[in-house]
Amino acid sequence: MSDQPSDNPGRRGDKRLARKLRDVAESKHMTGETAAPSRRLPPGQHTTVKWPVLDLGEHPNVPQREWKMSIAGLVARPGTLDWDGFRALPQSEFVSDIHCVTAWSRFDNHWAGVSTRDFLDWVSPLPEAKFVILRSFDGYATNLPLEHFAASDALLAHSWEGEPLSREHGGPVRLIVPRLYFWKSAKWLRHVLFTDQDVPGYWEVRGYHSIGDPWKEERYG
Ligand SMILES: Nc1nc2c(c(=O)[nH]1)N[C@H]1C(S)=C(S)[C@@H](COP(=O)(O)O)O[C@H]1N2
Ligand SMILES: [Mo]
Repeated sequence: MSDQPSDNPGRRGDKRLARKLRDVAESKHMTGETAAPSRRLPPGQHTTVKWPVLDLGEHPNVPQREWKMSIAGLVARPGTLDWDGFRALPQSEFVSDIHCVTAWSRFDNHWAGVSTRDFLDWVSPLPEAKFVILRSFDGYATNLPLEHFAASDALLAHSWEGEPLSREHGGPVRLIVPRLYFWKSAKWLRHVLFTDQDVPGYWEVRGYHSIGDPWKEERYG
């Protein structure tokens, strides 16, 4: 049998096959990195090739060797992670899209770091933990439900496109949660707190959404 669907209108089986092949191809585009932009771009967004820098204006200078991140709250293993400890955790590489609430999206970013799932295996949140609160060296904070932090494509990133994450983009270590607007992806990570109650962060206090799903346009409220 040929794997090319026939357009012959007299052959209903072939038509059904053609439709099925098209449906499969389209559903692949929902998640594949080579999908057509219209299927990858959340509502109200446009794509950019350059990667903009957005933050509160201060770019903390934290050399890798001096970087330390504390982990506290409802976890079995609270404590401090330094650069060597962080690099000793399992390392992952992911490709994902950025969606910023200011309406730009950037496709196909190659990240390396520690997946949040491996991080969670290591810190062991207690069953009561429901939210993760991130605090950064510039005073920024953001909050998200534990299940969103634990998304399969989320990571504590130290590299972008094969290079150490630059200072302006949050190096040495930032969070990347691709399925939420980018304000949840805290740069210059300093502190990770596990709680049973939500604690609104810098933008959430100022009216941004507590979750921020770009596909639902959860920008405000
Ligand atoms: N520490 C820190 N993280 C932050 C911010 C910030 O001001 N400080 N801004 C957030 C916002 S609003 C956006 S859009 C992204 C921008 O990341 P970028 O500058 O790498 O594009 O970082 C997020 N993480
Ligand atoms: Mo943003």
